[in-house]
Amino acid sequence: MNILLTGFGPFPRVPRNPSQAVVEGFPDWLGGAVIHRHVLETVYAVAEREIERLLCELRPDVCLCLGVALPGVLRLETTARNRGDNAGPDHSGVARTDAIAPAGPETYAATLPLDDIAAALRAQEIDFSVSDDAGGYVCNHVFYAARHAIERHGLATRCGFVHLPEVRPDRPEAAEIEDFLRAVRVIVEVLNRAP
Ligand code: PCA
Repeated sequence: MNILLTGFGPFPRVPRNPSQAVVEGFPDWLGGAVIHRHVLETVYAVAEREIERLLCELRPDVCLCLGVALPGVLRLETTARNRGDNAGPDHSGVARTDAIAPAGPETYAATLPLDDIAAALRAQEIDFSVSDDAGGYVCNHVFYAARHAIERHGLATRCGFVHLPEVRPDRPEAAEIEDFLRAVRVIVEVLNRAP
């Protein structure tokens, strides 16, 4: 099993992105899976190109993308939407509101076993929610671009997106990252078992 695990670097509101720390702290192997870890620039055009290149070169069984959202709990994203949302400039100063792929479908669904992932997180008493809106910024953009690339290139890769919450200010950052790493390990273990 080959798993592509991505996170994002900083962007204007978030100088230290916990999804980057999780990707950098994740092992290269877990169970029987090889984990290909990549931190994407939070730049629409760069991240979109990079995710397509990684998918085509690695042809992974699974692509699990991580990003950070608002304070709260971890979010399993069900849906990528074909649009930006005027969510402010990316890390290069570019804002986008246009369709991500003008001829593409309005939405793509995640193709990960979200029910199994939810059950495993619950069993480990890890808080999470299921979300059908990945936002209108670079995370949704990359989620959509990944699903679109998988369809266009006829890849068998299963693909989904998980938003981590912002690091809580009342806890040491290292403890928060440890918790996020544990949650992502639980998710990857489910992906590893999935047929
Ligand atoms: N979060 C942003 C983009 C990069 C990240 O980690 C988002 O939710 O779109």
